[in-house]
Amino acid sequence: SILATLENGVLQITLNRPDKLNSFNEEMHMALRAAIQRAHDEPEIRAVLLTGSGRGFCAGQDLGDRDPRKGGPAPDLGHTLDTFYNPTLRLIRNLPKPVVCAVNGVAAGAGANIAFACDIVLAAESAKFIQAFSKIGLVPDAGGSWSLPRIIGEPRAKALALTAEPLPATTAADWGLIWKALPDDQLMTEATALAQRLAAGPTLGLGLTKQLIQAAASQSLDQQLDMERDCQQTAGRSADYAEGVTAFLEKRKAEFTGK
Ligand code: LHQ
Repeated sequence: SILATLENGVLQITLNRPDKLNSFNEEMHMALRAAIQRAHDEPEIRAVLLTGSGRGFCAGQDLGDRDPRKGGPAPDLGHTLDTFYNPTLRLIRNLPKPVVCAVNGVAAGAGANIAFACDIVLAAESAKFIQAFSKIGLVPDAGGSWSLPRIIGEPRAKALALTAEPLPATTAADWGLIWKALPDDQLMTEATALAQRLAAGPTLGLGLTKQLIQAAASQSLDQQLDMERDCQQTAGRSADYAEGVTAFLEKRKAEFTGK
């Protein structure tokens, strides 16, 4: 249900249930989680690129998995979130390495919100983001109720979530919800180049940068200044800092090792 390939320090994870627009069943959940865990564990992985196969990125939960017409007990969606979505969301946010998301087509429901949890989001111009939850009586999950108001503000977050209107990638870029919308045929070339550039970077410092920027949402300026001091202390002891300064002084390109 996913494809994972490691090249030039980039673990490319491709959601791979194209017939179902890469919607999540339990198998794909566990495979995605294992792949991101692998990115945590393996030092040679220095960036992740997440994308989808076929014409969609991810249509959220596989709704065929929970057909109410089949009867059975009332679904426990809280359990589904605790067991499947939330651990993956936390893993992406806590991974001390950059995660690039290449949204190749429609991203709906939890599929959209997983994209917004990634560090740099590129999307094909033809892609759309849909907070599909309200269409089926649910609330935004997979971190969307947290990320949307923070990124685009309450008015736009509420309108998207209450109406489930599709948001074109170009508007998402104009609103700062994603980094860039790109012509469809350039998406994967650019996303791969970006992920490889990040993978060749000072990984330790990039990981600390990610943590710092994420911490800002819940910290005061004083706390943030203290955290910057601590992170800079750590970054300043890295081999990559020594290499970065040496390369600058020698007027050459730095060769970072990620340490
Ligand atoms: C699908 C799906 C899908 C199964 C397309 N499931 N087959 C968390 C906790 C627990 C439970 C519930 O949910 C959650 C979080 C969530 O993510 S809730 C939101 C779930 N997602 C949705 O409500 C989106 C449902 N999909 C759609 O609205 C449309 O498919 C979109 C707008 C994404 C794309 O529309 P189209 O481009 O017109 O494609 P399509 O609808 O024709 O879909 C293509 C195929 O993919 C089709 O199958 P078929 O056999 O007819 O070719 C769809 O049935 C299948 N598919 N999404 N979520």
